[in-house]
Amino acid sequence: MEYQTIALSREGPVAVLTLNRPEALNAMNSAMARDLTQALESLSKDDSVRCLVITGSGKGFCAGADIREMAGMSSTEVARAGSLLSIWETVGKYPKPIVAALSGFALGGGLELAMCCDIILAAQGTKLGQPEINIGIIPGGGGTQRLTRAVGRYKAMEMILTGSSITADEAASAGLVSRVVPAGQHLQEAMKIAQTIASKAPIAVRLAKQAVSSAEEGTLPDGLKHEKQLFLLLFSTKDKEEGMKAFLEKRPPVFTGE
Ligand code: DAK
Repeated sequence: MEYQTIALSREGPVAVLTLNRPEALNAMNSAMARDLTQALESLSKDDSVRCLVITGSGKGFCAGADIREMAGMSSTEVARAGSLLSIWETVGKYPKPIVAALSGFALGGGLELAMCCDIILAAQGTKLGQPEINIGIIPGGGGTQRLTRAVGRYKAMEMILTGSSITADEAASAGLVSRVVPAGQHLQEAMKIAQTIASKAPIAVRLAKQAVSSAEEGTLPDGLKHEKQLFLLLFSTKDKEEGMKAFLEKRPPVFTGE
């Protein structure tokens, strides 16, 4: 399938989605949200895809939702905006692991998109922020919740109330990115992580993502109960048998996703 606003490529079990509106710093408009939604849907059905990477073309990852498009929209129109309304939730609930590879700018809806992913790598020089307050709105793609969970109330308040951005190094020390990598190496490093994840037992990867995600959703006892259930489930998979047998036989495992 041909997409207008994103590029989709494959490297073995890893799919790379590149936000591709460099003339607008990859700002998320309705067309991009639609393209991303369709691509994510088709990749979710493809068992040969084990991990995804999301990155941006040109000068950066994504400078947020498209202000040019939003400027003319009423609240009713935004509330009925289809993919543009739901893309952050779609990424946030995605069953396969997603690595975000940031460079340049990850602002507003762009940072919110990154925060919906599971691992965030930022190239040295990336600016991260929630500047919505500068244009008279607040984050609408989960920023007030996910940023607060990631960096705590006080750092989140400073970023959201002032609209000022932080550097990749500041983001890493605040726990907002997994790792800072040298400028220009974000995609390469993200691919290494994605290929490593893709080499693991697929059901275990999926359940690990579910278990970690549930740490943010309920109480600790609920999360521990959920983890135990998922853990026990894995003891009925062929990949668990293979993984442990391979270890004892001192050879690499061959996982089949069963
Ligand atoms: N939207 C549209 N165009 C954008 C854009 C954006 N967010 N950001 C940049 N551009 C465009 C610029 O207009 C410019 O286009 P031309 O003038 O060349 O036609 C081009 O990209 C290059 O930008 P600059 O010339 O400004 O480049 P600089 O390097 O000087 O500055 C910048 C880069 C990133 C600091 C600056 O462009 C900037 O401040 N951009 C706006 C950042 C921002 O405010 N982002 C937050 C947008 S609000 C929702 C969920 C989420 C959201 C909304 C709803 N629902 C679920 C309903 C999210 C909202 C937002 O993200």
